[in-house]
Amino acid sequence: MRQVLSMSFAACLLAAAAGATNAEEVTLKGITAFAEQTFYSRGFEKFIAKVNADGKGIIQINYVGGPKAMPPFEVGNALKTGVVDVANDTGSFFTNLVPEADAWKLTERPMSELRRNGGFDFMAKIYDQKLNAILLVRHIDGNPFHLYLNKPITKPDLTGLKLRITPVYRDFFQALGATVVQTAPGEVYTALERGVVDGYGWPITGIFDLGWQEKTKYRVDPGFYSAEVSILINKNAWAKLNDAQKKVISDAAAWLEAQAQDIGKENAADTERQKAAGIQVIAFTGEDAKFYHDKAYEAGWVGVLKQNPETGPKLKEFFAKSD
Ligand code: 173
Repeated sequence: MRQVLSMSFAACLLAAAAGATNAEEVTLKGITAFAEQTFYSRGFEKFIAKVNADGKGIIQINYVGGPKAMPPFEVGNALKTGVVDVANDTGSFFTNLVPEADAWKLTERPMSELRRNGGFDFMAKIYDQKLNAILLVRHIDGNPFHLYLNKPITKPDLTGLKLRITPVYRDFFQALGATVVQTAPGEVYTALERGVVDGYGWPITGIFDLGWQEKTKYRVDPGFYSAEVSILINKNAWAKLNDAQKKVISDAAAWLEAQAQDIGKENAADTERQKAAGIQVIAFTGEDAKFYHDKAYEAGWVGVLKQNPETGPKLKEFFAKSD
């Protein structure tokens, strides 16, 4: 009898200990606006792996996936409302909620400088107010966008071309005369295959992830702007974490931001890979290159200032290169 009693006492203790551990370990729901295991999700996946290793017993992220789990343009709202806790996303996918977020593309200074000059904090405050989110880390930077085409052009004039866009490219491509149609990345392949579009905007990296090299004849150089992808956490979810849990998240974010410096190698590797895949380069030089570059920034800022008459001038001060 005595032995039975002490055994059940031990079982109770064990159960209590297990309960206590469960109560302390928080599991956050994580989602990405880009396809799983593709270039723009990879940083997030490394971040999750680090949090789950360093946070054993206190904090974990449950990775629910990418566009198969949720349409990319809905991720911002899901984060804002707490349907998900952590998101990997780019500002141009939630301009309906944060019009300023599209201005990241116009940064001509590295993140280390934007952290020092107040630009990061200024944008973080806007995310706090309009997205109910904390901006943890921009892990894609120094990664230019390009125009990819299936019809050749000889000068920076896009009249008569129908191009796939997101808000990133809208003002610029329209300023050069193009007709534009917005789609999520997941619809680009079919749009090219069916000839619904003559080309698309996308950064220098990642076209192989979705097989677009099969349907792409030309890339236009030079590239323009700087692609941004960041990891964000819902404010309410953050507020519920204790200091140790917050530290796991913050340390993983800082670790990832430090690695974003290496993107030049990835840019070069995909440039080579595009060449090997037979994608021809239409390279503007001299006056045409200058016109194309200047038009990108001019049209981009006109758009951002028009959308954000109050915050836009301040963003330009922080983000644009001073002459
Ligand atoms: O073209 C896009 O879908 C887009 O806007 C984007 C932004 C950041 C990284 C990759 C693509």
